[in-house]
Amino acid sequence: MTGETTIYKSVCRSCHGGCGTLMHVRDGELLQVRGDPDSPLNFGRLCPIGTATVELVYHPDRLKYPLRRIGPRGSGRWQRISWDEALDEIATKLATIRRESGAEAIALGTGTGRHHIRWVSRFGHALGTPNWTEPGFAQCFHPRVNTCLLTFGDFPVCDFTSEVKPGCILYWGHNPLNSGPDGETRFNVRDSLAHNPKVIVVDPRETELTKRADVWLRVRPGVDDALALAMLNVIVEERLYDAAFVERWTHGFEPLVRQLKEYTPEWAAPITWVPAERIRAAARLFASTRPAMLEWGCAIEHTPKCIQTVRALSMLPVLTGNIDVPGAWVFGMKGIGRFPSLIENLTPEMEAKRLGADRFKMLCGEGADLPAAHIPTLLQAMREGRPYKVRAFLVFGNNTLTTYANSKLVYESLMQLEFMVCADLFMTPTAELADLVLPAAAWPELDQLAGLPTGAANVVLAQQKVVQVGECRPDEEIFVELARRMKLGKCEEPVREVLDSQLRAGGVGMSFAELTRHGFYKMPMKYRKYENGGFKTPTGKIELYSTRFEQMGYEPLPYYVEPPESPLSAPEVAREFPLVLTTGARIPFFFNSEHRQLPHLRKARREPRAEIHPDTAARHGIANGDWMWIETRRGRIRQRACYSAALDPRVVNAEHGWWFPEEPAPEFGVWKSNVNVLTDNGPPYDPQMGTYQLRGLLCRVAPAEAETRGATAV
Ligand SMILES: Nc1nc2c(c(=O)[nH]1)N[C@H]1C(S)=C(S)[C@@H](COP(=O)(O)OP(=O)(O)OC[C@H]3O[C@@H](n4cnc5c(=O)[nH]c(N)nc54)[C@H](O)[C@@H]3O)O[C@H]1N2
Ligand SMILES: Nc1nc2c(c(=O)[nH]1)N[C@H]1C(S)=C(S)[C@@H](COP(=O)(O)OP(=O)(O)OC[C@H]3O[C@@H](n4cnc5c(=O)[nH]c(N)nc54)[C@H](O)[C@@H]3O)O[C@H]1N2
Ligand code: SF4
Ligand SMILES: [Mo]
Repeated sequence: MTGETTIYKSVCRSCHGGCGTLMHVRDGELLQVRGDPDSPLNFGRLCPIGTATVELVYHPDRLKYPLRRIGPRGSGRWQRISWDEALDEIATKLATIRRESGAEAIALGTGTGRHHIRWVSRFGHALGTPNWTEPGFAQCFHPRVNTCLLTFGDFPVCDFTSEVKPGCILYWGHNPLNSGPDGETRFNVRDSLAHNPKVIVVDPRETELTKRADVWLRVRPGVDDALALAMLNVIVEERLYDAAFVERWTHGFEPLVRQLKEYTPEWAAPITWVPAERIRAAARLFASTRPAMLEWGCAIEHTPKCIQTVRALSMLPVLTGNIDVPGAWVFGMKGIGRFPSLIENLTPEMEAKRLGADRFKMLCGEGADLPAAHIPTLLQAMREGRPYKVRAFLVFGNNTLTTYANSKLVYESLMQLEFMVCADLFMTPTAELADLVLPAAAWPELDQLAGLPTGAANVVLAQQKVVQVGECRPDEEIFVELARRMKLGKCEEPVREVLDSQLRAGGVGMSFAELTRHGFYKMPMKYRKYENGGFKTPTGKIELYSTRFEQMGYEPLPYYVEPPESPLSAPEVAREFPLVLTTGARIPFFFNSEHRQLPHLRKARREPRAEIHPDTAARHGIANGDWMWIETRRGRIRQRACYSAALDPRVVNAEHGWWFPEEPAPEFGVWKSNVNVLTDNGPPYDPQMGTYQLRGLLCRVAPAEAETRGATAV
């Protein structure tokens, strides 16, 4: 006991962001976590979730040692076991399944943007299975990444660190003041607004950003493709594009112009519910203000035509020449080398067995940066043994029952497994279905690198282990330990060796240990990198007409499709379910299904809320704050009605990720308010990516009594 407090630099990883932190530690205990004033991402600030870190780390419900289930699956009866017992049991079981049914019978799962996300696929590849997955892969960020890699040759991000500030910011299906993907923390975004840019927002709901907007396009959920095509049409027809850039650096402008002819603002208005003149105003403002940037979010990817939606949106900064110039869209500096994913360990035959690979090449095959399995096909394989039986599922950081679409079907699928393992910080309704539960380390308890592709296009961050809680272990180390026990001959080197090799392969010039002393490294930024050798595409230009899409058998130009369950495409369903439902808009207190246990955060949002127009609610006898049923063809849940007069009266917005850790195990109330009871994971899927629909579904509402129970599992 020294009684002295030591302050370590680290990086918060409770969301996709990477806020610099100062970790105050005394006698092995984390006393407080403060924002690092030196960090170029947060300049000393932390959001409510980051502020609650000590509460997270020492929460009494943290899993602290491995558990083995002793009753039937889902019975909620557990026994403490040692790590050796747990790891030996997993290694033996996986070896048996691999010998009997092939490695593809073993699937791995994880959650969005986790520190260990790439280690999950690495372990899978070392084991020989192509089937790893993450609920965001087909629906979140990766559609943008894979589309841009194929058509730009790189992934563009917003340049917030330049001296030159954006003149115009277009926020599309994205509310980064609440959310914020990698590196582009809400603080960068807020700071950029202080310079008073023109603001355009595409969002069906009123938010802090729409209140600040010069133009707000209150789009019908699920039809962003129509709106984007109409804005492109205006930019082309009114010759607002950067002719020199388009001429020199793009491929396929003429075919695009022909494709856009029919997509006029007048065509788009009745589809999108946005007046034609407002679409024109937004297009003119975006095209005439330099530099301009597009801040796009996951709302555009939660539909079965997500790739073509991303395609259309990505062309707005291209046609206006806002590419790799200060204050606009830029390409990152790649401070970290490519992660050693070990994908080369898979034979072409095994790659072909990846569930979904026969259809979705941008998720599961040659068009994917890191191929992953298609979730609905994986669940079918668990449930029905088609195209082959998946016998084991190892989940490292995902509450499958809450964040995969169609929760009831997910439950039925997981119940068919022969062997399931969950590594998590807490016991969840999903972990309750496992055979073994492993206690994972939270971010202050492990070493990792984060090279953030967005916003901080040139920042590399290191988080370091500062405390140990119970017997918790970092996911990365669990993989190394399993690989060693299974004698895989791969994925066996210590984690720090891999981190050092990633740094060596990038341009940082420091070891991991050195980097932890600084917390971050900011690389000098270079612009217009394409002038030196062109874009990394087959034509050397940005491909408005995509030769890679064409080669894979997909449409090379963007086009519009009406969502499958909408008032226009399914009028017979709309007679019974007349309202348009969107789900999942982020709130600042929780990260997806997490953090409902933490008193300070839960106090800010005790119960789930669904926004509804007062007239619509009144018509159904629902008062502001009442419990309200929300029902689709799949089931019903209840959330508290929250009046929003700025919402279109035909739209309802429900929160996602809800379960109630304070309610009895094993269900923890997961069937009551979980929005994915309402969603579907069936076809049609995005033809390239296999994406299903989470936004723009048909629903109806009714008053609910406080004591009524929600949907049940089966
Ligand atoms: N605090 C916090 N931060 C988070 C998360 C969290 O749960 N909590 N989740 C993380 C994850 S996984 C992600 S992907 C990001 C997501 O963060 P964002 O990309 O910002 O996505 P959302 O907040 O889900 O939705 C953004 C906006 O889209 C609007 N919207 C809803 N439907 C539609 C539609 O059909 N079209 C359009 N144009 N807009 C629509 C919503 O009203 C919302 O204001 O945030 C990450 N960060
Ligand atoms: N209807 C609807 N559904 C959605 C969305 C929506 O907007 N609407 N959003 C979708 C999107 S964009 C995404 S990305 C997904 C998000 O889905 P996920 O990222 O899978 O999020 P969760 O299901 O909340 O799972 C996270 C789990 O990881 C645990 N955890 C946290 N840190 C660690 C760690 O270091 N190690 C381990 N082993 N576990 C850890 C948490 O306790 C929690 O149980 O949800 C998708 N689902
Ligand atoms: S924005 Fe994300 S990284 Fe920053 S403090 Fe909040 S949870 Fe942590
Ligand atoms: Mo996500």
